[in-house]
Formats: sequence, C-alpha cells, structure tokens
Amino acid sequence: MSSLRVLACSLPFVALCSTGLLTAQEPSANNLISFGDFEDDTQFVQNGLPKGMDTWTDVQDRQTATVTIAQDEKSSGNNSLKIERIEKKGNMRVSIITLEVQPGQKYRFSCMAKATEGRVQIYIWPRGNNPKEIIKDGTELTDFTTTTFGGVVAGNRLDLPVRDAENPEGFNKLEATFTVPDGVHYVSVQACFSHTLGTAWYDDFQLEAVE
Ligand SMILES: [Ca+2]
Repeated sequence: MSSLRVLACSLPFVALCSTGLLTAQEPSANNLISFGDFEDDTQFVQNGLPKGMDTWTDVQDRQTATVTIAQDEKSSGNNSLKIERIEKKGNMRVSIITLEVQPGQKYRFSCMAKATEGRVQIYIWPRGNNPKEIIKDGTELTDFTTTTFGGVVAGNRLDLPVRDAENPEGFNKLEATFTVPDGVHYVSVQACFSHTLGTAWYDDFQLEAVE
C-alpha cells in the first residue's frame, strides 16, 4: 500500500521531468540582456537577428552554418536562436551583445541550450574602455566557475558536451559566475557551435550582477 502511494506521488514529478519543465529558468528582473529570450519581434532588424547581434566564422570563404531565430525548439515562449551546421569545419559564433560591466563586481551568466551532437559553448570576452575592441593580452575573467552538470570552463569559455549533459535530449541550463577584473569595462557574450555537424538552439540569455 505504502509503495503504491509513493509511486502515485512521484508520477507528476516524472511527468514534469520528461517535458523538461523543471530545467526552465525564471526570468530575472535585473537581466542586462534585453532580448535574451528572442521573443521581441520588433528587435529583429539585422539579418533577421536582433539588433546588435552578429555572426562570426573563421572560415571566411564560405558559409559553414546558418543562424536564424527559429520556432522549432525553444526553452521559453515561441522563439530561440538556432545554429545549424552545414559543414563540420570551423567555428560559428553568434555575438549576443556587448554589455557594460563594473570592475570588481561579480556577475552570474546563464542561458538554456540544446544540441543534436557536439557541444554547446559560451564565450564571455572581456573588453577594456572601447566596447568594440576585444582585449587580446590574455586577460581572463576572475574566478570563472560553472555549476552546470557536465559543464567545464577553459579560459573565458563555458563548454557543455551534449553527451555529458544532465538532459542530453533537451535543453540544459548553462550557468557560470565570474568577477570582472581591473581594466575591463565591457563583456561580449557569444554563443558558439563549432567543429561538428548538427543543430544547436540557445534561449533565455541572462547576465546579472550578484552579491
Ligand atoms: Ca524564447
């Protein structure tokens, strides 16, 4: 009898897990990224992407991926950012936006991401007084750490190999905290999906100052 009761109680929890609802994150009122959920159609003015977003690839002579705002998979609302690889070779990064930050302040970054293979990656590039110039002297974010299951950090990059993810078939939360080093006044956030075939989706970008 008691085991039946336990089973009955656990069923709704299992149902929630299987739909991925438990992995969604609550929007933060202090989010510095204004269109991180990709739901504001009025922002989609640049190549179909939100204003301020741009793509970058190290294979300059041809396109190795397509980048769109898509509706087929999403963590919130109707839309997500979709990177679909055409070729295995090379990087494809999408710059979300450049944001002003305060030296010495701690920040928490998070987003939701899924991919059919390979790894989803986030770069957080430090910038100095010029928001358009990436610091190229090896400056790294201070105490850059992740709490994401299966996630690893290297330099200014957060990686989640799909095979190591808590939910390999669905969206996973990528989360990291860091402190802004002296001399850094801006960061640019990039979603990256590289050196693989397949498709990745990103949604619900957040960056907020924390205590
Ligand atoms: Ca969304």
